[in-house]
Amino acid sequence: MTHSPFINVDAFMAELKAKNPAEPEFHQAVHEVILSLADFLNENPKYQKAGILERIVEPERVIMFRVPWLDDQGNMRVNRGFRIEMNSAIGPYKGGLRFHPTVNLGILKFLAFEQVFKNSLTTLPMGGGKGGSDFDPKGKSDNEVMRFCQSFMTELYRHIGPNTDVPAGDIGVGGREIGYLFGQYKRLANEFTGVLTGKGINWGGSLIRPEATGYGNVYFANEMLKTKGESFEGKTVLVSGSGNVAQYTVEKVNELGGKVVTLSDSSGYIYDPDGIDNEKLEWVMYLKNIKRGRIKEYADKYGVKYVEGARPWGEKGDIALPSATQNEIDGNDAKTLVDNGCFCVSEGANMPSTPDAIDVFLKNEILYGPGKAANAGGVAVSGLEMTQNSIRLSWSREEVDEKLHNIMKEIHATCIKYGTKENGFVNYMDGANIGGFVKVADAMLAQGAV
Ligand code: NDP
Ligand code: 2IT
Repeated sequence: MTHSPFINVDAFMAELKAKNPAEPEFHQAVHEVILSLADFLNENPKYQKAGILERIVEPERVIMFRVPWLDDQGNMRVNRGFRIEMNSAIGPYKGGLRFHPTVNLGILKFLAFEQVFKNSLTTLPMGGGKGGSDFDPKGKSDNEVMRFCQSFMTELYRHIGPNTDVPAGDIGVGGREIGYLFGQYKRLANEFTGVLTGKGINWGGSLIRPEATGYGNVYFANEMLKTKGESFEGKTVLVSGSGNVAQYTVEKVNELGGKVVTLSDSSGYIYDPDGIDNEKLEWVMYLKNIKRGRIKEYADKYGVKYVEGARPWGEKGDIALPSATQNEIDGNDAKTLVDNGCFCVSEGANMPSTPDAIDVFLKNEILYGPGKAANAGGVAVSGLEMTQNSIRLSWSREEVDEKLHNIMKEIHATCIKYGTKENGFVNYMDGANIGGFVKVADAMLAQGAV
């Protein structure tokens, strides 16, 4: 890409789209960041003189590979594997693996791009990466998932390492998959290292890593609420998704005295006006993590409403914590939320709000915590897992939780520092984008033409 010392957002986006066609999620993620950065970059021309923007949207390396595996009937199956090594200016590439049939290059590039800023915000030394496959774990046996993971790692292992690139989980990749991936890495490399995070607790994992994204998002939302003299106590909360992030979001909201009334999956959502208490949550964890069933079964078991093919944003709630996937809140959903009195949206998922939805939140000046800030607790505790692996010690639950809590407070403070507008309104999106950018961009400036 060519570059000029001053940002012309439209020209920049036109060139990016021409060079990266058919990657709408990547375009969306970059556009949001560029809009936040434009004034800042024009006020600080040293970044554009060095072409930082043109470099930061170009992955350092993209790896794409064939993943052949045999299903239980002995049929040969083939999926596509990816690892995007986006930016290593401030540390080894770090970010999750997603296994989902919708996975493609553009989706993983958007996620890797977001990860660069998110990891910078955590205060820990981690670069950004993301990977995955269009493999669909749904309906597969444990043995099929194991064979797939082994085949995936048979190629990936030569590109990763504890000081190079450290993958973790994301949609469709949880403790089971990390176990199979780690076992195969260990066989191939003949070494026991912290090459993946989200490991089991007795083979190098960190306490609180499973909880970290959900807990972290609630800690972040709580910091935003505090700026308005508010808290979770007595609030009605809408949560989407019912996987790792959603589950521990519910647990922490319950602890802070809020009431979660919705959960969802890709088939529909449930509405439980009495709230999903800890006993019901335990059942959801069994349903989703062990039985691997559908959220509709919650409605059958507890006799509550289930809405097929819909998302929960039409229900009334004070706070919304989207925790399923990208673009799950559109402009109309956002308007409905705000009209129904929702005054705080904090993103557990990556890029769950469309640009139209974000416009609605910002125009109404509600508390809006973007994913790269609000869900950074997961990767932050991954960073703490890397530290524990390096020093060959493990910290207690309380120690890790306290560190997580402090990191979320620091991220909130960074957003306030860079996102406070003249009228006092805090635009957390701008704050997170600028705050995340500065550290990476300064490192790139210091390191020369990298
Ligand atoms: P899981 O696989 O554990 O759960 C994903 C949940 O979202 C499931 O309920 C799933 O439903 C639902 N979902 C997935 N795709 C869609 C879709 N297209 N439409 C509607 N619902 C969908 O993943 P996680 O909980 O780990 O991840 C959830 C979100 O949080 C993602 O955006 C992820 O990138 C983000 N995130 C995760 C972190 C982590 O540490 N795990 C860290 C930071 C962000 P179904 O079962 O039907 O597919
Ligand atoms: O989106 C994310 O931050 C994650 N999926 C977690 C990444 C990690 O390395 O723990």
